[in-house]
Amino acid sequence: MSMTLIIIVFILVIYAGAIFLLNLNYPLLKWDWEAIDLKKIIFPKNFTWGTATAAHQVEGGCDNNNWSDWENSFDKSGKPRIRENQTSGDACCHWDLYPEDFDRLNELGVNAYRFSLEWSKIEPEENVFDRNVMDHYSGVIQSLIDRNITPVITLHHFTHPIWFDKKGGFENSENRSYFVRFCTKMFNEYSDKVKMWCTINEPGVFAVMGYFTGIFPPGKQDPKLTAHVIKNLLETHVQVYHTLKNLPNGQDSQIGIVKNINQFDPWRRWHLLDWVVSRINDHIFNTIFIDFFEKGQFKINIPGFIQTSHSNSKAVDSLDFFGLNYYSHSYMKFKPSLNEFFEHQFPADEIKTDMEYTIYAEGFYRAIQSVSKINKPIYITENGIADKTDDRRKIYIERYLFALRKAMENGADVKGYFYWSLMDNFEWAEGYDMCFGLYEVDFKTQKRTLRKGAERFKEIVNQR
Ligand code: GCO
Repeated sequence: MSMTLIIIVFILVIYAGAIFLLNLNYPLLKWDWEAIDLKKIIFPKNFTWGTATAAHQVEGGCDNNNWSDWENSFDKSGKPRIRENQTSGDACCHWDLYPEDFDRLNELGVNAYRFSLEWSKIEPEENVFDRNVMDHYSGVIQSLIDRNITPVITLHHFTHPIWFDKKGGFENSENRSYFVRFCTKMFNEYSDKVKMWCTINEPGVFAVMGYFTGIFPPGKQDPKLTAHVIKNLLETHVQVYHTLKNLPNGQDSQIGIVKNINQFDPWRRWHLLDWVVSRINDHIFNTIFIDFFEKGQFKINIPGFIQTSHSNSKAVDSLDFFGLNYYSHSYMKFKPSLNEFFEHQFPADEIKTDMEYTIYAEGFYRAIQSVSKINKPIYITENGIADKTDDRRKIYIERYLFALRKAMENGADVKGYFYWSLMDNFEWAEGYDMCFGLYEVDFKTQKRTLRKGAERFKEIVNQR
């Protein structure tokens, strides 16, 4: 054998070994759905069932936050930021229609509701708090309690006041104190009636979409800044958690963060570069968060690109629950281009949703297992499908709830599930085109209609 041949064989063996180990460590879970009986999905009696919304997406009249400016702006090429130049506008008029919307929660049979407080309405100018708005939210909370629905508050769901944004928002670590002050005030105001609190919704999505892809405000494209914002949001969570826990009612409240898990799987499982891009994405989007709460370590390690490490021992002790949002996974295919190193692919054997992802309930199971490492009770704070034609909602609900139940049977400590969303609403950069609602909304008349596909959800919830 010539020397060249020996080297080639050696490289091939190393390559094959690496691919073998990657496949072994990161298997792609697939179930044979034909062989699974989805008729019997039964949850424990004390399981929490809810639906979720966020202020900017449903209330209407959110015209003083980072999104309202963004919705009226254009990118460098003159393209509107939101699909077809839509704006959130009146949204679902949930600000006024909340009592009838809460009757719908009773109609569904759920016993919890996750919603967010709109900081820009409560504190429209720095340190000026609007009493009428705070009273409005007291009314919202009371109205839920009157219907035997447990209120669950999110303190930051993608939006914040313009004055805070002008100071640099979460780009500046010094700005944390403004958010902590807001959270403290809200907790003092509502914690006698609200016992479950989510600090920050999807810090990863907020940072990646706002500072890496530039699809969300402030529309920057800066990897280092993205990493900095992620770290700052995590540190903010820890500070808010410990501050609130030390306030009256703190000890008997459940406080957690909400994180979206989205797995990144290689498109070609034999292709090293597909593996590289999928592992890097997984690292940035998932692992650094899990490690932060599991080990108190914030560590980004992409050699030659970003390397940062920081520890905070208070992080491991900063969750009463982990709020998991799960929708799907992404297949990554390496792309030999200088601007973008990868592209998304969609396999023929997975059903597409209206969003740029497929139905993949096995991923829900995987996500629950991966966050179980943190060893905290889990709430599924969001899960749902954009399905305008309502021909995939039933299958989505059945498969995902089957996966959830299976994870619980195998030991995962999941306490509750919130469907995203109660009704169709403003889906950020996608505008009103994505219909996630159990209820369809006619945005001209504000009429809500229960979707057929939602019946299965109702059935499973009421099987208690
Ligand atoms: C998010 C948010 C929700 C979305 C939902 C559907 O994930 O972006 O938490 O506001 O509307 O997830 O995409």
